[in-house]
Amino acid sequence: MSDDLHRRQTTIAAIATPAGRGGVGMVRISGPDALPILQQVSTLKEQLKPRLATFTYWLDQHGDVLDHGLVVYFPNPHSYTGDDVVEIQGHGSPVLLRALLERLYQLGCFPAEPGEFTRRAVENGKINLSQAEAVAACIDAATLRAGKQAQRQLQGAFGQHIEHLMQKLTGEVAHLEASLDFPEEEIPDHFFEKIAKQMQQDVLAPIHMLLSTATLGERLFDGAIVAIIGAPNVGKSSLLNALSGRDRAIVSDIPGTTRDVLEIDFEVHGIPVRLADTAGLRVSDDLIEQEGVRRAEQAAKQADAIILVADASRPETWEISEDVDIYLMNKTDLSHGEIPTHFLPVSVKQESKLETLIDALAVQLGDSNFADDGLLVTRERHRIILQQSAIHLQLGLDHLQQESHMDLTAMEWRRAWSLLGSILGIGDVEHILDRVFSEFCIGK
Ligand SMILES: Nc1nc2c(ncn2[C@@H]2O[C@H](COP(=O)(O)OP(=O)(O)OP(=O)(O)O)[C@@H](O)[C@H]2O)c(=O)[nH]1
Ligand SMILES: [Mg+2]
Repeated sequence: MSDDLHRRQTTIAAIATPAGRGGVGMVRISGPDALPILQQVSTLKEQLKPRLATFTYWLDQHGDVLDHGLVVYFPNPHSYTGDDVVEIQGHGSPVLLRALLERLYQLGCFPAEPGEFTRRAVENGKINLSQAEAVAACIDAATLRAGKQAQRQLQGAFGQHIEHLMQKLTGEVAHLEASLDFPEEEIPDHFFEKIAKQMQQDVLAPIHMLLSTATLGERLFDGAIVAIIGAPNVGKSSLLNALSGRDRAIVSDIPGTTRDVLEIDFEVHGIPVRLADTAGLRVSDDLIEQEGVRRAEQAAKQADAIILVADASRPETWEISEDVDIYLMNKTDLSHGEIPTHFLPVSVKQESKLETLIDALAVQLGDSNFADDGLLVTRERHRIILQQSAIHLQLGLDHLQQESHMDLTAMEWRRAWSLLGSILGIGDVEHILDRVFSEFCIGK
């Protein structure tokens, strides 16, 4: 028996609620011995009814009561993992939950590894790998928009779309392979052109469409870093305060107020953004200010987007730099003269036009459509697989155009098919599962 198979026949247990104290704490057990082990720790006399909450006490090895609460039994296959599952809900006491867990280990449970419950759900065919990733994404989502996108993937929308592309791909490969067995004169006119056109239209174009959502999708979960830079006294710290809605940074009319990089987290249309206020850029004899400027330049280098702030009343601050993504002209309340067209005019003091900055920032971070998100590519793993599938599909199309290497075309397209399958966890994916689930928390 392989180690993996052996592991899957064991019964695992973990605390499923977060570390620390809480109203309720839950221990989850999954595996063939879940029910007999529960019967050994609890004072239950009667048979548990599937999926119905039942009150009971549970005890340690001395027969002392550890806690009381509800237990629910989910017989296989109608459980989260697809195996027999028992959930024990008591008080959210880390000490008592830990003691219960230790007792379960004594009775034969193994400590669950990170994500092992969800991994079993994949291995038992309850959900596919992209849904399992969505479980982690739901838990980790930092904004409601990210959470809703993760939910959509958890419901299976992304996986179904990939499956649909795989079906289309199989259809075209079958067409092509059928032709390989026929003598050339029996092949209808434009046969290969038609296959190429269908492949382009039904598979390759939708993949490129999906890929165009990856910048936004990945940012929705990984977040983005945005740096505010500019000359001293233009209103950078004022902008950080206005955008965060809090009085975080010191603001003064003395140039050179900010020395350190000051970061705050906020949302731009549901994209988690870490905004960095920096020291005003200028040549200075002051050693501390020099260090501040160095740190400002460093922050700008690491940022996903850079906002340069200028002062409408001081044209010497209207710099241009090739690395800047958004030019902001602040203090438009002080001056009504002409300003260069690439600057967005705002007045931080009067909180005027700040929403145009937010919109511009969202576009800069890949969000061109503020309405419904539809399906997004939200993971680097998915993006890389889609990019590689697109390459193999295109290589196949190139061979097809030469009409001499149809077998190579079929080979490239089958390669694209298996790549797409690895998004769902189809095929030889043990190493992928190891990587994906290592990022999970224990108890999920
Ligand atoms: N009139 C006017 N004054 C503003 C506006 N925004 C900021 N200020 C003022 O400009 C001055 C400088 O603002 P800060 O936010 O400290 O400027 P800063 O760019 O962070 O400056 P350093 O940290 O020194 O680089 C303060 O007196 C602000 O009140 C604005 O839109 N209009
Ligand atoms: Mg400042």
